[in-house]
Amino acid sequence: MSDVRFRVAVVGATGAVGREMLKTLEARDFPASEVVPMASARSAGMKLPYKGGEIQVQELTEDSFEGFDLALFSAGGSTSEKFAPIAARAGCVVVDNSSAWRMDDDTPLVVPEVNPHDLDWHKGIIANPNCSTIQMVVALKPLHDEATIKRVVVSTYQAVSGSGQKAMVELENQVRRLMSGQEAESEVYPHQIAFNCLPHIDSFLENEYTKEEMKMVNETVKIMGDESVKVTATTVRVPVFFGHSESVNIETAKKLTSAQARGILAQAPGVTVFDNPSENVYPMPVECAGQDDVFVGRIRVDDTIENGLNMWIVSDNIRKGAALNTVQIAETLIERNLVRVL
Ligand code: 25A
Ligand code: L14
Repeated sequence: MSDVRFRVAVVGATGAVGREMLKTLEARDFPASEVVPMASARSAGMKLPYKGGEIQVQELTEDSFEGFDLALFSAGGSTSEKFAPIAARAGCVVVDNSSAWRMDDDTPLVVPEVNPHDLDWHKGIIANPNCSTIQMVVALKPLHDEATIKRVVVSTYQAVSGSGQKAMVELENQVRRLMSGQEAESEVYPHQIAFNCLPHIDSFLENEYTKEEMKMVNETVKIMGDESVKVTATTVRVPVFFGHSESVNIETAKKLTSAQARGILAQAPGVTVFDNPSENVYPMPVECAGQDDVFVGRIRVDDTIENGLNMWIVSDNIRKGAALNTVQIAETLIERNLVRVL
């Protein structure tokens, strides 16, 4: 093990994802000489827990990145659009959790279990994919390698933590108010989320899909590096705090039995198979929250098509869907010697 250490900036450190990034860096003993949390002016001076002590939030400015080696961003698309290039020009390698750079041709979009080699052509910015896409491709890539996936039909059941801290507070307040006979108040979402499902994540596009749905379509192809994989998605917000669930139907070129699929997934990095229906064992968000892996269960043959499988995929959207995948990208950059130490 080399003892090189890196200066790391965490941009958006006060948010739901940023806080988890700090915890993840700490838990994985990331080789940092220093970790500096950054956020907007309204949070400057705030103290965040780190390694048994506290670190103080700095205001993000154009001069923030001098002397840093790595910058992990999760502060929204507009912040990333403006500041990621500034950080890269200052010599940092940026790993960005927003949607701003994901489909840019000069920006690798990486899930370390799936396409670590794409890091090799980075030009200073690496994009962390959408949370729903990450957990799906971790499970689908090993099946694709074995049987060639032709088409994917996915419906998601997404937790409110994906929209940040305010959305979690909104769900909690709505449950309290409704249970005490008061009306629900909605600010983050266009409708009540408590005891409800909203088939609407991110904004609607001209093609009648949502942006979230099109992220799953386009990002899956870019990460898998295979334009022949067709994806269609319906993304739904459900009143769950942590953990996205997905019902996934795949059509493959080669036939796979459910037992073969289970065997492949049991060997796959980052995947845990939880599939024993006779004992009521299948993945659920309340169990998968707080864990690192992508959990797969309810694997069964779809005999309405020649080679079809159905499955149920659950993962913690703030961990593997965001903070953990970002930190794993940074670790893989270091392993592949792709970070310059200033
Ligand atoms: O869809 P996108 O664009 O790709 O975005 C993906 C993710 O980015 C965030 C959001 O994460 C989302 O999941 N995001 C999206 N749109 C955004 C928008 N319009 C957006 N964030 C801000 N504005 P999130 O909500 O978990 O994290 C947001 C983080 O980004 C910081 N930030 C915002 N604007 C910034 C900026 N940092 C630098 N420069 C800017 N211009 C933001 O910092 C937050 O860290 P903040 O200073 O605005 O702090 C928010 C306040 O919220 C409270 N709080 C947040 N999380 C917690 C919390 N309190 C307790 N526990 C928590 N877990 C704090 O009071 C904090 O001060
Ligand atoms: O592109 O759940 O990463 O509202 C940001 C918003 C993920 C979903 C992204 C949400 C999305 C998130």
